[in-house]
Amino acid sequence: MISLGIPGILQKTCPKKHTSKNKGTRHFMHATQTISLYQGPAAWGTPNASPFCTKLLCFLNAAKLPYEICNFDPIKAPKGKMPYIRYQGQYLGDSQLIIRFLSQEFHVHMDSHLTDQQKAIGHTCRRMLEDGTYFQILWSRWGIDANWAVVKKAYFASLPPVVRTILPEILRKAVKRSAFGQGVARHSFEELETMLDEDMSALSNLMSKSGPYFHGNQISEVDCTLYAFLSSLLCAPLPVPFGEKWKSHRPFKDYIHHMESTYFLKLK
Ligand SMILES: N[C@@H](CCC(=O)N[C@@H](CS)C(=O)NCC(=O)O)C(=O)O
Repeated sequence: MISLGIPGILQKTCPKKHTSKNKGTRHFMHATQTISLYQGPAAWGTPNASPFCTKLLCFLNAAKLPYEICNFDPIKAPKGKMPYIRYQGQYLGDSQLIIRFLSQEFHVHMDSHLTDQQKAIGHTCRRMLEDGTYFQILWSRWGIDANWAVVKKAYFASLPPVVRTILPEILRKAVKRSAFGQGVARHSFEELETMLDEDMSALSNLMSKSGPYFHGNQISEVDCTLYAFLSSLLCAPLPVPFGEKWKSHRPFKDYIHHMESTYFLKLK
């Protein structure tokens, strides 16, 4: 178990139907085609506490697919992680596998305008964020005591008092153990800041200068991951800030603003 988010089985059930009304593309509205998206709660003005859930939400909104939001249940989650979906009676886990599946099912071609090199760069950046930067962000939330106090409140505030006191510490122990196994917990905060700087500056250098998206004037899959991770990293109000200098980095600020105003109109 290793997680930025909170086990959603402990949250209230609040299914909400969503159908994107963004301009221009096809709208699929058959009842049997509604996708049930299982995820944890939103936090700090971002679409979700988990960047993987935000990534999938971004994809669904950008592709204008009909979906409803349901509470994460670790027992039903095919991979024990959030997000997962239920579609025509089948459960499917892992944000990227879900995107692959839905792209095929609904004929979404988000990367079709890209060159092979752009696709390769997008893929590499996505991998870096999801399999590298993710663990740095995770450790900044669960590993640093002062930040944990704020994170705990945001993730677990709605639980009944006794559970709220005991459960977060049990989960934190498990997350810390996993983070040690993964390796991120073996680095000092300064070392992690340096690694994060290298990731952020690579992204900043690779981002298009001639359009609001990573690859220019049209959204592609990497934007779903990039927006999810930048908002997760830069919008969390932690007492020991991680990646502080990137909060005022103009290209990232503009990027987040563009993605939110285009795909997440109801935020904040
Ligand atoms: N590769 C997965 C990663 C998902 C993931 O790590 N989700 C975290 C929340 S940010 C989770 O559910 N962790 C729970 C656990 O590890 O038990 C994806 O893309 O969906």
